[in-house]
Amino acid sequence: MSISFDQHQDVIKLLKISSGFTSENGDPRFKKIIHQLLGDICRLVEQYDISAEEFWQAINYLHTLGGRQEAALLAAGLGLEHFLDLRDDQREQAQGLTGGTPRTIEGPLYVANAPLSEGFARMDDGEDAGELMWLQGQVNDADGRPLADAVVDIWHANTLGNYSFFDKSQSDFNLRRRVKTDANGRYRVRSIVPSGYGCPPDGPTQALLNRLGRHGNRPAHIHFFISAPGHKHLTTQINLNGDRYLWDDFAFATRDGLIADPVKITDPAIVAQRDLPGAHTEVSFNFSLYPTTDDEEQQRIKRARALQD
Ligand code: MBD
Ligand code: FE
Repeated sequence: MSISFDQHQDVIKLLKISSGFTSENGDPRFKKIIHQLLGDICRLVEQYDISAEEFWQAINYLHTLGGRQEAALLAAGLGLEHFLDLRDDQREQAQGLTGGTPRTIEGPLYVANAPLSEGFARMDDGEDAGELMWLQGQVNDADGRPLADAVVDIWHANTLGNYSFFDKSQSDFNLRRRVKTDANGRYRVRSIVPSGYGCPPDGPTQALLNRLGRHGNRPAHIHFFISAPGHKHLTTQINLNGDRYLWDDFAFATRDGLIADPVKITDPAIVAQRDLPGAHTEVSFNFSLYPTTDDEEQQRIKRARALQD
């Protein structure tokens, strides 16, 4: 005969004390959140008859996850980061905001303070042979008017799917640049075509995904933060059409409206005009920002991020 969890007076009392309900100090909202979380964990242990050995395996998993700095990677892989986007979308819809460039997750691999230039940047250091990429577009306001001096902060992987800073074999800020849009709201970038990302195969995120029967791959993509005074900060990515993982992204970042078609350019006149060494892949993408007077909305959300310099 089993008594349901809720009926154990000693468990109820335990969780009230451990969540600080019997203390006058502390943060009331936080106490409630921890109380619910602990209760949910206890109910899971009961419902799935989780053994002490399994429990300590889970605790050790958290140690490994933190030690490998993969907590943010797991949050992306479990769809929780995308869930936050869905909530933000809903809020925007309720405010009647439609037609702007869709947001999508930041992911765990941004590094602040990339070199800043006006109108144009070369993003690659020339070490990765790769396929030459010309990335270009325009930042517009909600009425389609170009926004000059918007900051386009771009980061992407190399041909092995690795990001500088996290991959110490790459030079500082390789494939990371900030470009200010010109008078016509335009940005232009010379880089190399990125490859898709795969979770570290020996890491705790991939280990969890394996037990879910899931892969840990992302399609080839390019990340953007777009900001301009008087406009809502935009965190987004574009995915390159044709990638086998385009609609099978382990981090759920692909969205309608965020797919770019790579175009092969061989015309010598265009090559010369762009001052490129030869044939290349052109990726064009325009952004549309919502207006705001709220200072907070003009900034990217606060979270711990890698800092270089
Ligand atoms: C990435 O490059 C990425 O963008 C996300 C969201 C997760 C892991 C690696
Ligand atoms: Fe990425």
